[in-house]
Amino acid sequence: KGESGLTEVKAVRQQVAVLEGHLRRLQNAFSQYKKAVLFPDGLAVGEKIFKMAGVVKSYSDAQQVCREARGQLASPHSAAENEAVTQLVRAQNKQAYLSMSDISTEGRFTYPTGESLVYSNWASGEPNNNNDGQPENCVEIYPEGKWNDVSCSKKLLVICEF
Ligand code: 289
Ligand code: CA
Repeated sequence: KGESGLTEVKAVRQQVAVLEGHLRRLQNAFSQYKKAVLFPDGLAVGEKIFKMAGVVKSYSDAQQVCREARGQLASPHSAAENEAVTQLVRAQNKQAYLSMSDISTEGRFTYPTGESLVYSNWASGEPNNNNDGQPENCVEIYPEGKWNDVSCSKKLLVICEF
């Protein structure tokens, strides 16, 4: 390689060093933002963030709260995600809505996308659609992490996911 080739290698090395500096600063800023965003009522599981909204609403109002924040109601897809939602519920000692319902087809609970559940944590005997005449088409999560189908008009804590 000639002298001009060596100069070129040096220039590229310098550009890489500059980019490494940018990346380090972005990583630091991102970890600072994550801490601030999650404090005091948020939890991250993998790439998902759950956030307690601090309000108690009927199902359709709860959906609207999360939609307006560009998220959706909590939809735990695994035991780890369910445990994170449970921690937020336990901290408030109030049942919360999950996103899923069997509004479209009685007995078939789905996510808002229409897909069937890939994970569930029903309490023993649930879902039982049992509310003195009123159907139970929505899902609440108890502070122990178990699920119960309830009337969608029940006022429950709102937890959104992003
Ligand atoms: O909170 C609504 C009630 O109808 C609930 O009462 C009992 O806890 C059980 O029968 C639940 O299945 C039911 O959802
Ligand atoms: Ca029930």
